[in-house]
Amino acid sequence: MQLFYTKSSPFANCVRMVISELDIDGQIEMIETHPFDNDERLINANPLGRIPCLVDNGEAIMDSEVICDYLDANISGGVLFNPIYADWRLKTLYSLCSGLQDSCMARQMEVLRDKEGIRSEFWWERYSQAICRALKEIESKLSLLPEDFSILHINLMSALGYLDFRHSDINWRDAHPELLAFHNQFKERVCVKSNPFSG
Ligand SMILES: N[C@@H](CCC(=O)N[C@@H](CS)C(=O)NCC(=O)O)C(=O)O
Repeated sequence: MQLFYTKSSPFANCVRMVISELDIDGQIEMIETHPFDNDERLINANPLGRIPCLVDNGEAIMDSEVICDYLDANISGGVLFNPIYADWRLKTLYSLCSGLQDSCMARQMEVLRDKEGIRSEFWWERYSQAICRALKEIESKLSLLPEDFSILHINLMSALGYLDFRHSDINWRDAHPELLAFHNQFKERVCVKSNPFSG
């Protein structure tokens, strides 16, 4: 199997944490490539030109949720996903964590646009508000998390790590003590430490 990734992608880092948690690092050839470089191998596998993208026996698998689910189902029989598939509220919480990362990514694109002098105040504010509301909602639902370490734990740790990496001005730690306690509880886990943004 090959994984196309970049270190700066929260979605790729989520997949990499799953790879570490399932202890299958040795089975994956890691191909680091920035999507903006339009590596032909990536474009051939994923017409959207996005990472992460997994290729197994010539077959492309994406996006990050499908890759994580695929690996988990094939390697562990679903130990990471089964608890959230059993409960719609947990699935929704998973989507909220993914959406939080989408909003963080979009906010980062505004930072890049700023360098071209075309940052939109409207979108900057909209993404910032969405991030703040999502953090509040996720914190209020932390008690729903399954006791066993799951894909939801990984996705949330990925989102918090990306906030630290790209949006430290949001300062989520000060406003969300329960998220901070969650982060402290899992930050030393081996798979979390494999995320370049964990800390
Ligand atoms: N929903 C997708 C999002 C993937 C995504 O947006 N990846 C970004 C990097 S973090 C990308 O490749 N962007 C390049 C582009 O959209 O052209 C997933 O979960 O994998």
